[in-house]
Amino acid sequence: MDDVLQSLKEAIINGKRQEAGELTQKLVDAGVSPKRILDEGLIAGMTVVGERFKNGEYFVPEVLVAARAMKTALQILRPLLTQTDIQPIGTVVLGTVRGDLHDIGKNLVAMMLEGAGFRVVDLGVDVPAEKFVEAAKEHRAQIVGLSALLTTTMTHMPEVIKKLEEEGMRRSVRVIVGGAPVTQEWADRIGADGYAPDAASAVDKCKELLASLASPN
Ligand code: B1M
Repeated sequence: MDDVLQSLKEAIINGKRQEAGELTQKLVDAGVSPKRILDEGLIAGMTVVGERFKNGEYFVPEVLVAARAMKTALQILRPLLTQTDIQPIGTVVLGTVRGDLHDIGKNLVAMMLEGAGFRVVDLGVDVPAEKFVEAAKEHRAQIVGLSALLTTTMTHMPEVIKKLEEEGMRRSVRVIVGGAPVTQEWADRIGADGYAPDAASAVDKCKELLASLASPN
């Protein structure tokens, strides 16, 4: 199936939506694990797209069609990454911060969290700080998850933490941050409770944060 994974990677790079969907389905039917399809097909392809964008070989339209192809493939993986028949272990309010329209990674985090039994309240993209706080209150979330893909928007993450503090919610709500430019060092600097480099580690970190709320000392 290595050749099919390679073709899927190329379908993402070339923004071939229908082909990406068909190849993903073929891999699923052949029993290839969703994690392998994600890592070696979809994310591998999107990494090349990112490199080409950076080098000036690709422009926004090419990146958009690649993103659309990736979303089509993710729709097929979604049922395999999520389970709906279990009681939620906790609630996560998740979104991409103000000014930022990137949502592929955030959607992946949402799917993996749902798959691990969390209820996810997905606020979408370009979410202002107040909206995170209101949603956390309304849904009694234990965790607020912030995603940012731009160095210019990750700077909005501290606004959310500040607003939670102002509302007296900081002790009852844990904050996890992530996205390509975000690091553990940044998370520490802004006073976030957790950082995860990818969607699978985000699940582990959210479970850890949930446990820390249950036994704060
Ligand atoms: Co944009 N873009 N983009 N883009 N884009 C990047 C991020 C960039 C690195 C490309 C580059 O130059 N190499 C660059 C940012 C540079 C920087 O700030 N340092 C960039 C730029 C500059 C821009 C624009 C400014 C371009 C322009 O208009 N001139 C513009 C900004 C628009 C805006 O947001 N206001 C823009 C626009 C776009 C598109 C709309 C065309 C499209 C987004 C489509 C969409 O998301 N619906 C797009 C895309 C697709 C990319 C790249 C190519 C791919 C991003 C992606 O989806 N990766 C990206 C280059 C790259 O990252 N290689 C790039 C795949 C995804 C699975 O990974 O999102 O990192 P990622 O998510 C991972 C982890 O980061 C982590 O888990 C995920 C899964 O493992 N994670 C979390 C993410 N969120 C998390 C939250 C967590 C925990 C983990 O806890 C809550």
